[in-house]
Amino acid sequence: PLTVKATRKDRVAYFYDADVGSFSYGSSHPMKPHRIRMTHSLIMNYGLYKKMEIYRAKPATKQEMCQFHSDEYIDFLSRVTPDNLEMFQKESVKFNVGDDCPVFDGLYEYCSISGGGSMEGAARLNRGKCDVAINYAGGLHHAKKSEASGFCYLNDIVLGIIELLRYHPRVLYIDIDVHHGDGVEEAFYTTDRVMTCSFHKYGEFFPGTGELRDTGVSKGRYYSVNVPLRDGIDDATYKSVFEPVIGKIMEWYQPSAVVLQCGGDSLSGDRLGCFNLSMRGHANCVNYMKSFGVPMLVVGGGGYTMRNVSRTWAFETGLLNNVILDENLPYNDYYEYYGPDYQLDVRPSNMFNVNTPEYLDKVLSGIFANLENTKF
Ligand code: ZLM
Ligand code: ZN
Repeated sequence: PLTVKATRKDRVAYFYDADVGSFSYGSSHPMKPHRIRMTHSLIMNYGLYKKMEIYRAKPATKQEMCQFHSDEYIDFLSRVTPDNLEMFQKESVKFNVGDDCPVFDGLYEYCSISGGGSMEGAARLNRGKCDVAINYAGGLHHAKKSEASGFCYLNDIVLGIIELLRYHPRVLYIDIDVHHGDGVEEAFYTTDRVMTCSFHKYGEFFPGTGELRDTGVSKGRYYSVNVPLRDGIDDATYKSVFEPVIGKIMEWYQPSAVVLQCGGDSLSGDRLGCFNLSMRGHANCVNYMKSFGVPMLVVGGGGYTMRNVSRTWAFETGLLNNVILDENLPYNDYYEYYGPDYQLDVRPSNMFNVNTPEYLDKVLSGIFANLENTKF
């Protein structure tokens, strides 16, 4: 049973841009920004606007984007359109736009909205204006300094963490997307000021990185934690890995800010994912992180069965506001997406859990052995 522990008066700042749902990667592309608009409609119709402050962030500027990305890459993103794409053949290869990362109308604007939300969320946390900041348009963890990757062009998370580092000596990044958070890991692989911890499917799965023994280099050695998982992980098993690993990291690293990537493709029934988490199993991670009472930036990420992503992110927004949402969905702009039951829960399936106790024991002892090497 889920219990919500109230930490002081939790002041939540929620960032949403009404334009974001209209961007499209293409009709058959799995990534649908529309799910963010669906989430927003649920959040509003559950009445959560009474609990939190709602903001539309200033779009990230070129200069802000270039705190992480290269000038020539951002320049390319700002110039390329579906109409002039043929003039950018060489650049398209170099910057990896194509099937996974198509050039679509408004691409640059979409990136600036995603980045602006995470940067402004981080800035509000820095100024002590809120305890939790939420940006579901963010969480695009694969983007690299000079390259798009895995549906991600601008790494809003890295930009948000850079902002947090202006005030916070140590920032912990946690990633529960089914895919490895490679772009964020790579950006901070050589520093001990950011610890990254990714829980993901590993083995013949995109992006192919994130094995147990990848722990960071130089000053960053042992400050990257990877939890490689197999198909079909369920709520109880996920919790039995997540809580001990994160509990240990919180105790030893003592971050003054946390960034939580809440990719919804780790849910059961995801179009691309292969885990078996229910909404409540996924949300347990959010609730657990909240219990530490450390300033937290919550971002979105993957999630390809839209009705399940919106349910889960709405429920998690409730938790962050100390509200448990009612099981019956309120009427909302996208009510027909939630039939035939119109219920909130995302339920697990009967899929097989390939993560045996022996396998998970091996993973956990490997991680604890790595953490023993850190002298925080
Ligand atoms: N092909 N269309 C997760 C990012 C996952 C790389 C295999 C592209 C797809 C996928 C795109 C309509 C996050 C790979 C895939 C086809 C090389 C991936 C366009 C279907 C479609 O129907 C599709 C024309 C597309 C892409 C499936 N791509 C499934 N998995 C991964 C990237 C992002 O959730 O972590 C964070 C937001 N890419 O496996 C290929 C190797 C390109
Ligand atoms: Zn993903």
